[in-house]
Amino acid sequence: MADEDDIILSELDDEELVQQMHDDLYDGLKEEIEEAVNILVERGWTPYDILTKALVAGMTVVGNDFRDGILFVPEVLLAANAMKGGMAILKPMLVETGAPRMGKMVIGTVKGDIHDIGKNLVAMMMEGAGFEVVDIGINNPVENYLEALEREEADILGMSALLTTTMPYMKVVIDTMKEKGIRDNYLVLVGGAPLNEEFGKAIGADAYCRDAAISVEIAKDMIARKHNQMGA
Ligand code: B12
Repeated sequence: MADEDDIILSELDDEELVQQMHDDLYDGLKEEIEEAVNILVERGWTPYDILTKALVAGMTVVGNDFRDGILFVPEVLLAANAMKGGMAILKPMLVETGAPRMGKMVIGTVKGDIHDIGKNLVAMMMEGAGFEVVDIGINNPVENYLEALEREEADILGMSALLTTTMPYMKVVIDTMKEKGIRDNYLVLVGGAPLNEEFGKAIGADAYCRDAAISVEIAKDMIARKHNQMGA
């Protein structure tokens, strides 16, 4: 035990440090995660690599053990909290790119669902790529989305769902937009671990995005195409 307490993060090489971060995330050690993120930043790692290789990869291990009944909600909450500590350090670096404004996105997790880590990551990466992002949080009924889209004069709607029981709610939102005749005013992007391409198509979204990096690529591409169409 004493040995474990004695680990000095800054003395580990990159590979050992990332491995240690996976362990620390698993154990919900927020301060250690924050320290390690700062060390990797100092060593010249890009914020994106730190996010994906250290934090998201570590969270995958947590996810697998949660699925297999080895970890339970309290432990996963601690892990999520530690992950958020690391993400908070990276956020200004991801956002501070000085990229030109690309468009505005309203993003939120659907009704009945309180998972927000993936959504927050997408929001950060989109901001970093020059999009303006309005995050309406978790557990959103259709009214929240519609109200925010109108108020913010947004170009893109992003919906997140992590549960098989909440993902069908995305269709409720899209169908309501159709009923109101506003569906085509927005690009609708959907994401979350249980979704796939087919599901995205079936509910009438413009795209399903597997991860935050792909979300940025797809959004950029679609906004550019929309502008070109309008110009033609
Ligand atoms: C952390 C976590 C929790 C935390 C959430 C903390 C928080 N603040 O978010 C807590 C402990 C609260 C929790 C609770 C529950 N959870 Co949970 N949770 C997870 C876990 C381990 C990780 C999710 C995560 O953050 N992943 C990391 C992020 C970065 O990945 P991501 O969310 O997939 O996001 C990426 C992409 O999907 C995409 N993306 C995501 N959203 C969006 C949105 C847009 C617009 C775009 C473009 C892209 C995009 O980009 C993201 C970044 O790359 C997953 C396991 C897993 N494998 O997903 C289970 C998991 C999702 N949970 C699960 C369950 C069952 C629950 C509970 C019902 C447990 C319970 N019995 O109470 C509750 C539900 C509470 C509720 N009503 O929502 C199941 C769902 C199973 C299912 N088939 O529906 C999973 C899959 C675990 C499992 N294998 O059993 N959970």
